[in-house]
Amino acid sequence: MNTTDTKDTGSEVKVINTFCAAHCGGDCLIKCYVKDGVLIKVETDTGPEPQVRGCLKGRAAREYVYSPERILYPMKRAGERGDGKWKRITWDEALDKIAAEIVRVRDTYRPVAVLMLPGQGDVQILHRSPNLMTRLANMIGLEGTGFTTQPNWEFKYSWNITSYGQGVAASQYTYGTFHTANNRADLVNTKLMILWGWDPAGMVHGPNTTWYMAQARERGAKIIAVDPKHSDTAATFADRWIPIYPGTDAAALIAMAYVMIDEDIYDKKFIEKYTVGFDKYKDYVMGKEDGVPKTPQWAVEITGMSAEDIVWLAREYATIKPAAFMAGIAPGRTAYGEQYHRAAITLACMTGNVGISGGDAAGRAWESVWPGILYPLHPIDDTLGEGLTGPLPEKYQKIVDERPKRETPTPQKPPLHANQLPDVMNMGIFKMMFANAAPSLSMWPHANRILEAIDQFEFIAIMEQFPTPFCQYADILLPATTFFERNDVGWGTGAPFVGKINKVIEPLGEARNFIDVAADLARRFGADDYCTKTEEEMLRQFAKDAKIPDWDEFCRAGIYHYPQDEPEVVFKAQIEDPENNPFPTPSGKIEIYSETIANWELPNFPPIPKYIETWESRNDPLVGKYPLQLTTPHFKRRQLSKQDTTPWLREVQKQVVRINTKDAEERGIKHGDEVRVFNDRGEVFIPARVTERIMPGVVEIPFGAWYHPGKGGVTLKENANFLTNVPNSPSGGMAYNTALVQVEKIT
Ligand SMILES: Nc1nc2c(c(=O)[nH]1)N[C@H]1C(S)=C(S)[C@@H](COP(=O)(O)OP(=O)(O)OC[C@H]3O[C@@H](n4cnc5c(=O)[nH]c(N)nc54)[C@H](O)[C@@H]3O)O[C@H]1N2
Ligand SMILES: Nc1nc2c(c(=O)[nH]1)N[C@H]1C(S)=C(S)[C@@H](COP(=O)(O)OP(=O)(O)OC[C@H]3O[C@@H](n4cnc5c(=O)[nH]c(N)nc54)[C@H](O)[C@@H]3O)O[C@H]1N2
Ligand SMILES: [Mo]
Repeated sequence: MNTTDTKDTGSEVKVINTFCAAHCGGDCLIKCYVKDGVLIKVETDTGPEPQVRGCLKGRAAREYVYSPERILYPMKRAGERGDGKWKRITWDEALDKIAAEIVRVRDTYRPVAVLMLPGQGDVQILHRSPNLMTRLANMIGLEGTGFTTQPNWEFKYSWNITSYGQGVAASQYTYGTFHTANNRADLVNTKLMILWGWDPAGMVHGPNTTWYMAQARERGAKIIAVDPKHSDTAATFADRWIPIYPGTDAAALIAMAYVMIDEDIYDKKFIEKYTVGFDKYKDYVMGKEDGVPKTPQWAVEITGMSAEDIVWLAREYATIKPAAFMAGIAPGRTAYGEQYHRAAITLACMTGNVGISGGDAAGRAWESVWPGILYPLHPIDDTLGEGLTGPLPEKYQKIVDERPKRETPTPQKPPLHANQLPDVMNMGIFKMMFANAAPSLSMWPHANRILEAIDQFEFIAIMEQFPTPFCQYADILLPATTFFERNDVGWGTGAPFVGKINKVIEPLGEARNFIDVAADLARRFGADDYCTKTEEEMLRQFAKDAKIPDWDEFCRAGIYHYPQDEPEVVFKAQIEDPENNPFPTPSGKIEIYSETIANWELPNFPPIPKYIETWESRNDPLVGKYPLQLTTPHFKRRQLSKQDTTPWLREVQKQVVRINTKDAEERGIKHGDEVRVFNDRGEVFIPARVTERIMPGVVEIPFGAWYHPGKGGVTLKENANFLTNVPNSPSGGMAYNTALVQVEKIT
C-alpha cells in the first residue's frame, strides 16, 4: 500500500491495489484511492506490461459500493411479502430469529425442510458461499438429507454447471479433462480465429483477451464470427460475420467435417496418431451409418448458413495454420449443446490444431487454467481454509460420511439438479429458506416457478448486498459486504497470475462477511469451531500453497504474475511426446468415439458427435404460435445481474430486445417501441431495438435485468428468464438459449 499527500488538502490519501472479484473473468487490477476511510477514486493497472486493465464495470465501483440502494442493516419485513417495507433490527435479533426458525422447521418437519441456498456471487477463494454454507449446514444438522444445499456449481461435486455444463462434459469425455485452453496470450500467434458464439468484447473471457486479439489482427490474422448476432466482437474484429440459427451449430460443424473428408483436406496423421473412433464419425458424416450424407446442402435448411459459406469456412479452417477455433459456451448453453462442443473438438483434431501454439483445442473457450492446473495455484477444490475444516459434531458427521458422492456430471446419479429446485420448492418440501448471494429470479430458467413457490415458505432469510427482486419476498434481510470490504484471493482466467483482494474500506453500515455470520449461527447451535483461524492466517496459507514468494509484496501489488518464458499451450506434451504423455481418457487418446458415453446408452447423448434437433426448434409445431427463437446472452455493462442498477453503467447500454428489421416490419414494430415478448411460460415488457445486427427469426434479450426505473421501483418486467425453458441437456447443462417466443407491439 502506498501513501501519498494530496496537494489540495494536505490530508493523507492511501493507494490500495485490489483485485476485481467480479464474475466476468476480467480479473483486473483496481487501484483505489482512499481518503479518511472513503474510496474517492478508482483507477486501474498503470504498471509494466502485461497490465491487467479494468473495464467499465470495475471503474464504476464507487457508484456500486456507495449506492444508496445497498442493504446496510439487518431488517425484518414490515408489510406483506413483496411490499418492500422494512424495519431495522439488530444482528442479534436477526440471527436469534433465523436460528429459532431453523430449529423449529428442522424439528417440526425434518432437516430437509430447511433449504440452505448459496450462490456464487463474486469469484474468490475464501468467501465462497457454497462451501461456507455447506459447512454451516453440516454443523447444524441439516446436511446429508438430499435437498438441503443447492448443488455446488463446480464440476467435481455438482449436478449442474450453469455456465458451461455441456462444454465441460464434452471436453471431459473427449479429452479426459476440461482444461482445454491455451493461455490467452498465445492468441497473438494465430493466423485464423473462428469466433463461434464468442463475444469477448462484451463478455471479457479472461484478462486482456481483446488486446491479444488486436495484436493477432495487426499481425495479419483473419477473424471470422459465427453467431446469430453481429456481436460487438464481430463488429470490432471480424473480417466476416456468418449468422446461424441458435442450437444448430453441430449441424454446421458436421457439414464442415463432410467438406474436409470429401475434399481430402483433413489431417489424417493427426487423427491416426492421437484419436480414437474417427471411422465411426466418418461413417455418420458421410451417410454410411444412416443413409444421410451430412453435406453442406443438408445443413443449409437447419442452420440458415449458405452451402458456399460452409464450404468456404471448412476450407479456410483446414488450410490456414495455426488456427484457433474459439468455441464459445453460449452455443453449448442449448439443448444437446454437448454435440456442438464435441463436433468442434473433432474439427480441431481434423485440422491438427490441438497442442500447438496459435492453435486451440476448441474445448470450451473459457477459463481453462482455472483452478490452476497449468500453474501452481492452490487447487480450488480445497478452498476451505484450514481454519474451516475442523470436525463436525459427531452425530452429523456420520450422515455426511454416508451421503452418496457424485464424481462426474453423468446423469446416472443425480441427487437433485439445481434446475429442479424451483419445482421441488413448489412441492412444498421446503418450509424455510436461508439464502446467501442467492441465485435469484433473474438467474433461473422459467423464473415464474419461484414466484409461484414463495408461499410454500413459512420463513425466508436472505443475505445480500442489494435489495434484488428476490429480496422483496424475504422475512429477514442481512447486509453483506462487497469485496472492497474484505480480504481474499482471486486468479487470472486463462492467464498465469493470482490476485490479492485487499480490503479497501471498512464494511459499510453493519454489513458483514458470511463467514462471521455463519460462525455466529453455528455458535447458537453449540458449535464454537465453525472457523478457527483468521482471514489473514487462511489467506497466507493459500499464498504459500500457491507458491507466491512474498506475501507483503503480493498485498502491496494486488497481483502476482508467475514467471513464464512463453504462454502455456495445453496438450503440448501429449502432442510432442504421446508415448510418455497419454491423454487422460480411458484409451489415452482423444475420444471422438467415447466408450464411456456409449455405456450410458442415452438416446440423446450418442458416443460420436451428432446433430440432434433441439426442442422448441424452428421445426417445432409450436412455431405456429411462437415463431421466433430467443437467445438470452450475458450483458456487457452488468456482471450477470450485478450492477444492473449502477447509473453510470445504465447510461452505457439499454436493456432491449433485439429484433431484425424484417421481423419488426411484419409486426408493425419501430425502433424504440415498447413490445411484449411472450410464450406459455411468461412475458417480458421491453423496448425494441430494430436492427440488422441480429438475424431474421431470432430475437435476443440479455439475461440478468431486474430493475426498471420510473415504474414504481423494482420490477421484473425485463427479465429474460420468464421466457426460458427448464429441461436440461443430457449432460446436465442448462439450455438457456433454447426457447420460442412471439413479439407484439404494445398498443
Ligand atoms: N460483461 C460481462 N461479462 C461476463 C458476464 C457478464 O454477465 N457480463 N458473465 C460471465 C459469465 S458467468 C459467463 S458464464 C460468461 C458467458 O459468456 P458467453 O456464454 O460467451 O456469453 P453470451 O453473451 O451469453 O454469448 C456469447 C455469444 O454467443 C451467441 N450465441 C447465443 N446462442 C448461440 C447459438 O446457439 N449459437 C451460436 N453460434 N452463437 C450463439 C450470442 O449471440 C453472443 O454473441 O461471460 C462472463 N463474462
Ligand atoms: N437466461 C439466462 N439465464 C442465465 C444465463 C444465461 O446465459 N441466460 N447464464 C447463467 C450463468 S452462466 C450464471 S453464472 C448465472 C449467475 O446467476 P447468479 O448466481 O444469480 O449471479 P449474480 O447476479 O452474480 O449473483 C447473485 C446475487 O449475489 C449477490 N452477491 C454477490 N456477491 C455477494 C456476496 O459476497 N455476498 C452476498 N450475500 N451476496 C452477494 C449479488 O448482489 C446478486 O444479487 O446465471 C445463469 N442464468
Ligand atoms: Mo456463468
